[in-house]
Amino acid sequence: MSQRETWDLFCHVVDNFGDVGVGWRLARQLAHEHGRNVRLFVDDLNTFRIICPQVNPRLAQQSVDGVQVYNWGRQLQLDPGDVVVELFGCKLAPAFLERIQQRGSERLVWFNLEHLSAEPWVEGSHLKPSPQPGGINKLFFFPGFTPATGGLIRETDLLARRDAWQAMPAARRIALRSLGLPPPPEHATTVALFSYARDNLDTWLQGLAAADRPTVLWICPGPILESVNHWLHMELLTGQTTVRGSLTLCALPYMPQERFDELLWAADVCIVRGEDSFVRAQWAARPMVWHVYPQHDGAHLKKLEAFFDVYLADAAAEVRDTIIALWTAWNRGLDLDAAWTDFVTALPQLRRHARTWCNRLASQPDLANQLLAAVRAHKPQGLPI
Ligand code: TRH
Repeated sequence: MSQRETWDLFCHVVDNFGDVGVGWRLARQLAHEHGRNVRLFVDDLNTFRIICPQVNPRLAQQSVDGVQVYNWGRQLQLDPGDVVVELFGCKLAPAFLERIQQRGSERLVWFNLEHLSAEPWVEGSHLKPSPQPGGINKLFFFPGFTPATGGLIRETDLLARRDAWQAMPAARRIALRSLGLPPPPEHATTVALFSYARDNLDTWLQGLAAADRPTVLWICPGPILESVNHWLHMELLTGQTTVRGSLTLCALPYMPQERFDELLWAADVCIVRGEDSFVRAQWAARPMVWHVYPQHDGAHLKKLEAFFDVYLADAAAEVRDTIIALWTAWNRGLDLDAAWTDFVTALPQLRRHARTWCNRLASQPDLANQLLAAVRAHKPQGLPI
């Protein structure tokens, strides 16, 4: 009988949902599509539960959707699997590290799955080994947008599911209703808003309220709602909708990850952030705005510029200028009005650009398949592949 390969994914929740969001997607794909025995170790099950309500934070070990979910401390009692993936350089317990060393590189492959960046240096660092005590190598695995990187998480059927969903108006209606959202007014521009805190929204919101064309903002929970509330002079509660002139504002509850994807599929414009929602908006093939995870040293602005270089390399000048103007204004806290008006006017071209970009990305192997290929390339003896 062939033994199933065991993958251990380790996720330390630094802040927000991106760490566990990435871990959860990868864990499910490895289990569902590749039949791996996946163990996902998370240090904050309460945060995990917000995007995956089946998780019970009180359990040290549980099976969720085909994945074994463990609380962080359980690594102390377990031997390493065949493949170990640390997400974003999280630190494993010394006792577990010792067992990795005892097991040795003949019987285990060890990755550090890094943060997503379009910066060119990533290509040179992808799959480079980092020697660890005991003579075992840890491989840097860099996700990215080019063939020389580790790619992006993309389930095999994702784009087909998206297309089928978008082709069915009833699916959109049902999804919106399940989130407590009223049907948008006809011809409205719908905007999924999942960004970091940002001041200076007042004139933008004022402009949307005064515009001829209706806009609907589907506002995800988080600090951006405070900026909206500041303009509204009231507290918009979860599930509540309010209307100001041409602008409808809806405060959404947290939703499971699959529903979040559908929200992006349903919107005309996706305003996303961090890493995972940023990637999912690209798979949604919708015009989008990326709010980069802000860093004190300004490193996030370099990431923004680097992404422009790949995302807009073949774009028409008008598309390029329109996207750069709005994304830069959003990330630098500048006035949005003129850049937003240009963006909405250019939506048909931006939609075509988003679709072309999505198809180009989809022609590259996805991240899970690239991890599997890297394991095969470093295949230690005795690993049941
Ligand atoms: O939550 P984030 O800001 O995560 C960030 C980034 O990953 C950043 O790079 C990292 O350093 C920091 O975390 C620690 O944004 P991101 O990456 O878009 O992740 C959000 C996840 O939450 C994504 O998987 C979608 C999911 N989500 C839901 O499942 N339901 C929801 O209702 C919402 C609002 C989000």
